[in-house]
Amino acid sequence: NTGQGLALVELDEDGVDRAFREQVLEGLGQDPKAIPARWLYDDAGSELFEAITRLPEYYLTRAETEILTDHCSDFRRMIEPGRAVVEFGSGSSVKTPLLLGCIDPAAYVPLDISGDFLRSAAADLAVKFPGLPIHPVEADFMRAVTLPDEVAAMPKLGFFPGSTIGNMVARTAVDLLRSMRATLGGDALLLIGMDLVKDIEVLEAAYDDAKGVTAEFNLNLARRVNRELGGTLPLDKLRHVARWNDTFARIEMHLEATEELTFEVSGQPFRLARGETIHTENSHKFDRRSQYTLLLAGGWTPVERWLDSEGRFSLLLAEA
Ligand code: AVJ
Repeated sequence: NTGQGLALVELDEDGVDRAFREQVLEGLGQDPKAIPARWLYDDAGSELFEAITRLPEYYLTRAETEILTDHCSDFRRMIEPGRAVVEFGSGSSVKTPLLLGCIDPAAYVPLDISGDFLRSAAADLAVKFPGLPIHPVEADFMRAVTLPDEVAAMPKLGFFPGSTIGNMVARTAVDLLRSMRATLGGDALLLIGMDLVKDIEVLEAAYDDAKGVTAEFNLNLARRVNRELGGTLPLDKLRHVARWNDTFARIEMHLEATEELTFEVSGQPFRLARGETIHTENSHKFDRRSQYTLLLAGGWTPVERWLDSEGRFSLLLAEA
């Protein structure tokens, strides 16, 4: 399924994303309540995330960019020329040119569920790398994707920066790694960013910054539910919470009711007790062994691992 010509987003009779309505209603009906993190990224949410990446507390983006900059010669040595670079969830990445400039690729294939993001990312890249064939593919990368014919015969390098894998519970992460392997083929390499376990205070600050940008990012989900699904969530009675879950080694984001609340979504009534939360995101953190276990379970053998100078973030190279 290349996604080409298919409706990746299905709208219902009210022009609302069908999956959004279904998943919000299902998630609010569960105990504990949860809404999948993917819905944080509407236009406003994507802009707020861009602002997060520039916050002093949010070290992830800077640390990963440092690794990409400092280890260019390693990448050039370990990743031979002529590979097609397939980026999963290309978004509006500034990291891609750093990699492409190092390794002399034969083609670049950005994959994203958002056609708008794809086209602007492809246009930016075309200016920076005039001779490089670019083949954008609009697709849901959680499933195996058929790549364009032009790159079929080339060996692939998968690129999955940003610790996006950390948003998934282990079972989902393993499913994704296995479908990446199916997409990329048996001679592929994978370059993947993963955030590391560290002091709880540092982690919690990264997800609850002093300026309140992350709080806005989280509350934007409630705003989106109200706007798109006829919701009545009172934003002034929901509090952003970022807390470390040590059992699962992850930062969780929640929206916590500061008093007992009743509200509606799509005409259905819901109740939150005082202190009860809606769980909105997981951000798993790893150590070397948990990274290797995850990669191996997903069908990838670790080859090399780089950290930034402060040991906060890691980039791993693995082979199929
Ligand atoms: C884009 C998923 C990597 O988990 O660090 C940032 C999202 N959430 N602040 C992350 C996010 C709150 C981010 N990822």
